[in-house]
Amino acid sequence: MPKDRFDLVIAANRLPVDRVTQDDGSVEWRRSPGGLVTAMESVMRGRDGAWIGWSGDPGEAPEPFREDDMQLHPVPLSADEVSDYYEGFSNGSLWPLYHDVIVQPTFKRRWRAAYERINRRFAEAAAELAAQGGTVWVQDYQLQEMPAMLRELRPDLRIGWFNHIPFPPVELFMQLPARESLLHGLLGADFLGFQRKADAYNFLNACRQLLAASVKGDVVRLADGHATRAAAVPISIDAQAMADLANTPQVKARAAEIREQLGDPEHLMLGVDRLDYTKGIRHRLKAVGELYQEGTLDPSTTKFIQVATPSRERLEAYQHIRSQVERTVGQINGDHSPIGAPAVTYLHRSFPREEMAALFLAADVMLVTPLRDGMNLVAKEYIAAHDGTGALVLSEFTGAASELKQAYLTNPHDISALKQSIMNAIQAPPDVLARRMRAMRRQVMTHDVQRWAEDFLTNLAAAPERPR
Ligand code: ADQ
Repeated sequence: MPKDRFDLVIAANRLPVDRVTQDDGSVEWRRSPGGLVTAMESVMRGRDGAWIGWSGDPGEAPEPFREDDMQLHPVPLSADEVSDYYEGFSNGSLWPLYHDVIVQPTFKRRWRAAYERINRRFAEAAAELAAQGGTVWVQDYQLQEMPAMLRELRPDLRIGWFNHIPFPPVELFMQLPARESLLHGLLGADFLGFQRKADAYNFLNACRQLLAASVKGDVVRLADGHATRAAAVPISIDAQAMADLANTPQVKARAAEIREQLGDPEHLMLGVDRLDYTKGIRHRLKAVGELYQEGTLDPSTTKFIQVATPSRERLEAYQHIRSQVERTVGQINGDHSPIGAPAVTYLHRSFPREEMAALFLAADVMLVTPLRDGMNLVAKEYIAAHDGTGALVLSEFTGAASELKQAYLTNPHDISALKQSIMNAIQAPPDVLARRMRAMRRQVMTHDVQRWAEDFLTNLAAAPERPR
């Protein structure tokens, strides 16, 4: 095999970098924010691997290049393909369907055709780059047909796929027009990783019901004999890096400064989410607004910061959630804020890691209340940033809830229950909070993203058997 082939190839919709044009016109690549990138960064460190993905700009793809010890291989997408494959089928059909139909999914045959075409393009790119007998790790819901396409081109490869988002119950999944091709696409892999056992179960059940495939335990076998194992491998964060960052004098000083800027509140609540309808931001604001309204919380001594990162802004559902959130924040502040000291601080932009760590450290109550979320890394980052202080209010509908049992677990659809959970967290005695936070911290520090990647790759190497 030529030297330009790699033992480990990651395939993800996006490359882990963004193209930035400087004032002088020069172009540079900068590591991009987001759950997946945060998670995969440490996996690639020190390995001679390649990453294939879209650069983020429509049109011709830049030439392959090296960055941070990694070969980056851009896959081109035209403007129409961005709109049909990415915004259309991935984020207009699959995303809402896989998140409990919180928003009605839209199905269009043109979107579906583009999805298949782009999955084939990724499969061809991976087939070119992977070394003989190498490993290809495919990421997420945008690339569900790629594993089978790749196996056809390169039967010598070990192929794994990890789903960062939930896998829906078969009653919902069966709405999908391309449902059988997607299942067959995934069954080209040797190992499929999911965030929760329930997600793996949903997938196995869909194979049983929709393909009449042979499913024994967690293994699906097709007529040609190829077997695929599906199991939970919950993703995590670089926990030590967050703990270390939160422990630096600069971040500690900045955390104190944030509280001071807010008028040294008695309680500071924090929410950090991509501005997405799955994240439950409206429900959270409703609960907080009512607590101010009733006088249960005093808006001059209890403040709330909501960071809502811009996301998928060309899609109508996202424009809608943004205007709802912004209107509600305006209403709460209009009704309750003292002059010059807003009850709710709303930040619609990205921040450097240091500022995120300072926000986590400054907050004594973290509100993570999605209506549905594959995992939610923010919950884990908050835990890693705190050493025995703080409180986490966590939706039962996140993957994180399966691991962080000592959080104030809540049903965000039930506004009364959500308000009660917030108050329980705010009013809990420090020794109770410390006990809960210590237990969760042990879990996060010992189950970090490095361990997740090792677990995934060990499972992939052993599949369809379980690793010893
Ligand atoms: P996301 O839906 O993006 O990820 P999440 O898991 O919370 O959700 O990850 C978001 C990441 O972005 C966190 O690391 C957070 O700190 C960072 N971030 C958020 N807002 C930011 C801001 N304004 N500035 C800078 N950084 C910001 C998807 C799935 C999740 C799953 C992850 C990983 O939807 O369920 O946990 O992938 O698998």
